[in-house]
Amino acid sequence: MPKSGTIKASRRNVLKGVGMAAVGASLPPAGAALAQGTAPVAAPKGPKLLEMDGKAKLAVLGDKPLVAETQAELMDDDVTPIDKFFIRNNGLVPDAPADAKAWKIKVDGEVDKPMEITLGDLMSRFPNVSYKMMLECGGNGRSFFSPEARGNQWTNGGAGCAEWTGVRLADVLKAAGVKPSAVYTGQYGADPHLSGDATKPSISRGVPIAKAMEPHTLIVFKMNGKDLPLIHGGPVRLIVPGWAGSTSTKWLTRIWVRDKIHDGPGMGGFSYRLAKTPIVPGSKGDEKDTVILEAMPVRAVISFPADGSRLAAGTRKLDLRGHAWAGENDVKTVDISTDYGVTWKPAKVDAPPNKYAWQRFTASVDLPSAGYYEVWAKATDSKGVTQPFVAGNWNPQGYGGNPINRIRVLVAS
Ligand SMILES: Nc1nc2c(c(=O)[nH]1)N[C@H]1C(S)=C(S)[C@@H](COP(=O)(O)O)O[C@H]1N2
Ligand SMILES: [Mo]
Repeated sequence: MPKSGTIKASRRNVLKGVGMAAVGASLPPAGAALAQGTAPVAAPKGPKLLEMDGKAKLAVLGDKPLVAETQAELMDDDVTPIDKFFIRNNGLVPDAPADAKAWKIKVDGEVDKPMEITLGDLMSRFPNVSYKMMLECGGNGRSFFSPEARGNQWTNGGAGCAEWTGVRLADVLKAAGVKPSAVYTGQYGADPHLSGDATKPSISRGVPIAKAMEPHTLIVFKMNGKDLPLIHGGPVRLIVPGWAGSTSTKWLTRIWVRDKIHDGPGMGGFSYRLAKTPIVPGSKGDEKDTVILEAMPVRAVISFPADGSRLAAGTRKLDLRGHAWAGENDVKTVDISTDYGVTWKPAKVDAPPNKYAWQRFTASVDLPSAGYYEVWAKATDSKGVTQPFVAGNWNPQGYGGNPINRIRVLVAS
């Protein structure tokens, strides 16, 4: 059933001074609005906007725990500024330590030399490296599922590309001496459970040893050249690029090297799992017939113009741009359609500055008349895997939703 809505006032200012303004009440808000079919169906209300020092007015998806996504038009920078970077907490935010360098990380389990190392020692003992890398929530795109899947209703904004500085997890694990019996990491952070019970982890995920040993998997203490902010896991977190963001443990306190797949909170049930045998959308599913969500799928997001933009009368060409990324793969092509997918035109796609960074795409498309257009963007990765027209492979918690990105524009007459 179509729901109605009005465009958020916040969107209206985005394009001021560039000859465009948001369309107004005639088009409903962005996001899940365009999930199914071609009729713009809106979420009932525009999102609540984040009010937090040092952060932009991101779209709040949840208060407790705090979850906020980056609007598509804020995903336009080559490197996502800290203030525009999405936030996903599962528990409470821990207190900032008085002395960040004294923060301790334990490495134990299937290692020859279990160790406890301070952040200060970690920084000085191992080579420091910086990469521009994506962090993307495993649930990104969830709002595009129909019927609605359980969890935060992300559109495409549970993702950002920051420059992360840290040490390689592989170097630390090698120093501890990984035993042949090692299978998986079990990662813990200092954030108390929502209940306030500090002995109960809010989430504890892990990755196979091979992923942990990749040269881009980092223990990170700087974000865009600044000390890692508390809200993003400061003073120290993991970045496991290309994989579900939940594996990038914030406020890192312990890496427990396991002799089996880790079984902490967030590893069981339907959490971060896809249906192995395709299931009927909306059905209960079978926890036992699932596989762990690992790398994230290919996705393109148009960052300019904003969804719902009004283009000046006489506009017949639209220069658009955006970012595309593809989990562990590069993006090979991005194609643009202005006729609901009947015809496609290739965008220009820039090479990433390093593996795991998002890639800029730009295109100039013709709009032959005044009136309403949808502009669609579809990325294809280096393995030839592209985006579906709708979110498929429905699963109870809504992972892997990556339908073609769609924005609406209105050319004034
Ligand atoms: N300790 C801890 N680490 C965590 C989380 C958390 O709640 N606690 N959330 C995870 C999830 S689900 C995501 S998507 C990313 C979000 O990182 P950000 O808030 O810096 O964007 O952190 C991950 N690491
Ligand atoms: Mo996430």
